[in-house]
Amino acid sequence: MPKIAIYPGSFDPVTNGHLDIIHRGLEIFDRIIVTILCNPAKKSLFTVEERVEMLKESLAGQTSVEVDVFHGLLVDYARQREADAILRGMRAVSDFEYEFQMALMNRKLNRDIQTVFMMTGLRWIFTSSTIIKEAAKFGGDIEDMVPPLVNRKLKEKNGFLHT
Ligand code: COD
Repeated sequence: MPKIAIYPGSFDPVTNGHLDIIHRGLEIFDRIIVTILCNPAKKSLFTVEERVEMLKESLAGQTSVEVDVFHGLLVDYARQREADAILRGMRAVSDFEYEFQMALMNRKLNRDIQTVFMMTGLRWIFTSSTIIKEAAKFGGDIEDMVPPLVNRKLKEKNGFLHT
């Protein structure tokens, strides 16, 4: 049976740190479903459609990766997609508490699904969607931290590039 992992997140927007986790995850899993939480109550810079587009373009040619959107509980989605594991990335101790709580809650809700953590690639240890958005807002150079389309879209959103 192929081993399937769900890699869930906000991906607002996708960064090279996320992509590194996906590429390394493919060394363990046969298929990865990258799925974006659609939560209208959560304020995001990019729409779900924009986030799907950026992920799809960044993962073009990766036949073992699917990009999807989910609503509601992650474990329900994982069950519906017959996933074996939830893949998560970990950067620093500061990520630990939230990830620990979420993994335990997900396990309480569905005992059949395991959470697998991968440590960040050293190069991406301080990369986060939040810090990238903050830097890009004031014209900071974040080109080497995000895929080219994301860099372009951030410039557009922040008025540094006119289409
Ligand atoms: N290096 C390595 N990993 C990274 C990096 C980096 N530079 N940057 C981010 N990551 C990892 C994050 O640690 C995370 O594991 C993943 O990439 C995605 O990150 P984000 O920030 O895009 O996504 P989150 O953490 O906001 O996603 C949260 C969910 C949407 C998964 C969560 O809120 C959820 O599952 N919600 C649905 C409701 C539910 O079921 N909740 C849980 C039980 S109550």
